[in-house]
Amino acid sequence: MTNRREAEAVAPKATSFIGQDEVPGAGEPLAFVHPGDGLVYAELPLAGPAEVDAAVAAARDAFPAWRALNPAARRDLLHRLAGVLREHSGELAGLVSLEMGMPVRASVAGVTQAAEWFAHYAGWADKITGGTVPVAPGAVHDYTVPGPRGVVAAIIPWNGPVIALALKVAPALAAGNCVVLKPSELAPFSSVRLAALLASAGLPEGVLSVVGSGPDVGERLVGHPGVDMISFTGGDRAGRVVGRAAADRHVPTVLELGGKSASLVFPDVDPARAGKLGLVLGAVQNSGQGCFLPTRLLVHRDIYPAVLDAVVAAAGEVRIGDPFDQGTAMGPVVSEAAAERILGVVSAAASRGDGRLVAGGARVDRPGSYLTPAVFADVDPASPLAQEEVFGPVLALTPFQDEDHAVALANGTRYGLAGYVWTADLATAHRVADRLDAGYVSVNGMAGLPPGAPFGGWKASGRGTEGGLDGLREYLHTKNVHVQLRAPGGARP
Ligand code: TXE
Repeated sequence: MTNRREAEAVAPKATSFIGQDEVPGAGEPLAFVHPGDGLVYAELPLAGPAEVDAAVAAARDAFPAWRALNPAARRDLLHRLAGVLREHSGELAGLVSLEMGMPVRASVAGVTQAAEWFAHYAGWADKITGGTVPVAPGAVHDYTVPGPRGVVAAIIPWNGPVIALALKVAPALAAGNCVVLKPSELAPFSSVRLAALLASAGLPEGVLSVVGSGPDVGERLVGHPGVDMISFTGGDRAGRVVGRAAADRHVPTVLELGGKSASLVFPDVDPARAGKLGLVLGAVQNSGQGCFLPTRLLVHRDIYPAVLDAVVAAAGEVRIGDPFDQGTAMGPVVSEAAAERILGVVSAAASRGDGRLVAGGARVDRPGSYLTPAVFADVDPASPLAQEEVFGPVLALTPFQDEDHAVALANGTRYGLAGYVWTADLATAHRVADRLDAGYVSVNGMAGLPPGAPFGGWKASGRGTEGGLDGLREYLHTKNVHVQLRAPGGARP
């Protein structure tokens, strides 16, 4: 799948998948616009309350049999689902690029990574074991049984819908849960198509349903009495609303929220490479629309001028273009509204003097929602630009004096999601990684969500983990069984 026309041709004609079928919503049709050219590619109603209720009911009906499925059979099925993602990576990637504008090479990488998550958790499906507790050997047999929580409401954003789906659905299914997935109202089609493909590959009816809609339907799903757990990925504001609703029903949650992550560049690295990488990782990839991207570039004062020059030079060379063009490094942002919002952030930061706008931050003269990556220098660490997530192509550079100063700047926001350390010195790398108040630290590179590595943050970045055994455990609860073999005093019970 490499072009818009093909993607549009396979786009589902509904925003929900429930049971075994694509299900049209009932409300007013919504116009879906491809941000790569500003043209409408579909006009369909979003899911409404009826679809949420039907999806939860289907999940509840499916849960007993899915839970009871032989773990080896679940393992084999999840391996088959991984194969479906690999086999249809082009088609699914094309839908991601169509609905949110990610360059297709990155979309393919995201779908391929999603397949790895299904394969990884397939491996866990038949290895979920409990244990015994030596309460009173010979008199008591006490054992633990890990089991699925039941019906999981999985809510994902638009910025990488297939990988965001996999981060939740793969561990949830491996643990024996059923899932009702609500993708963003901006990007429902790749999820609907994937659910249809997984059903065709043998995923039983009701185990995975998709209700593509907005916050109102999200709130209904979160508050639904048939939901036993919520796994949410999105912004801080929505995360708080979801967390409060879950608390009202004592429903466990995983909340993967925003970030304002920093790269710390020490003076023993190549300034030219650090500058180019800093721009690409923080403001070019996915047009800066990623929660754990290093959108703050903190640079040791000795190499700050050289790194700044390299960032500005790289900003002028970015290949901004059609998401379906294989040579594109940076596509549009997700929508016209997002473009306007981001330009507003750039303008406000410049007029407030949060830093010096030294490159970009403007519209690209072509149809669609294209912006040039904005680079701010000498950013005040206490300014809104340094403190608040933009979720767009905006990089903030700030010099630091020494390691303590760098760590204080990096840890000086309300977020705690990711951190990036760039140094040739082993001791500095590990020492600073340890000092960063963030859940997902990379040294001399960027961890790209390998399925075995736990991902998640704390503070305003949320709570809970996705990936590895930690991520599996989020979808399990533990029962303890205490068997009295002899009555107290030794008599038979
Ligand atoms: O978020 P929103 P967006 C974050 C990123 C940024 C945001 C951007 O940091 O802040 O996501 O995505 C649904 N009840 N992450 O604009 O508005 C909404 O319909 C129930 C962090 O989409 O929060 C959508 O499906 N649902 C992440 C989803 O929540 C509600 C990586 C997100 O919407 C709701 C990627 C409500 N009250 C992006 N309000 C990470 N940390 O891994 C909204 N929704």
